[in-house]
Amino acid sequence: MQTTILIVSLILMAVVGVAYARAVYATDGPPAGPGANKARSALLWGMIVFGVILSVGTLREGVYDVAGPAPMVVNVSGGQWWWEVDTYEIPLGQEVEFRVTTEDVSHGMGIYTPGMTLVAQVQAMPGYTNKLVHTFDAPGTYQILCMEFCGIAHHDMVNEFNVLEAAE
Ligand SMILES: [Cu+2]
Repeated sequence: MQTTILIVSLILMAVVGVAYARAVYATDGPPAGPGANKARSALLWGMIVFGVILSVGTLREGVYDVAGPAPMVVNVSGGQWWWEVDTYEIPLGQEVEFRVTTEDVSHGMGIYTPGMTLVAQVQAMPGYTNKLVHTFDAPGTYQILCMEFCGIAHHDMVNEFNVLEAAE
């Protein structure tokens, strides 16, 4: 969709450019008739109305239809020394938006695969809700670990959730 909009825009810009150049560099042509201003005025208003209709009719869809369906929202809250997650089952292939905050000091939310590979991370900050969008492409039990040293039991900040294949 974006590529189509770009190509159409470039073509229309070229048409306007050519018309402009022809008008500016024209050296001859018939003298303007008595109705010339009326015709120009009609053309101008016609273009304005056409432009408004085209913008309202297509621009909204062109801009906002790119992201597809809304992601699943998972709220995560950190604290000394725990992670609270409001969803423990996430469908495989589903785009997930983690909304991450903390109730005390700064923490780092790191998401690890069952094989303990880091796949995504975001800072958890007091007073802010940070968003992390991720799509899981393998099922299993994922762990949330704290990635910022936050006190004596920092290493105990562990929670987990399951990424499940769609039910058959
Ligand atoms: Cu922490």
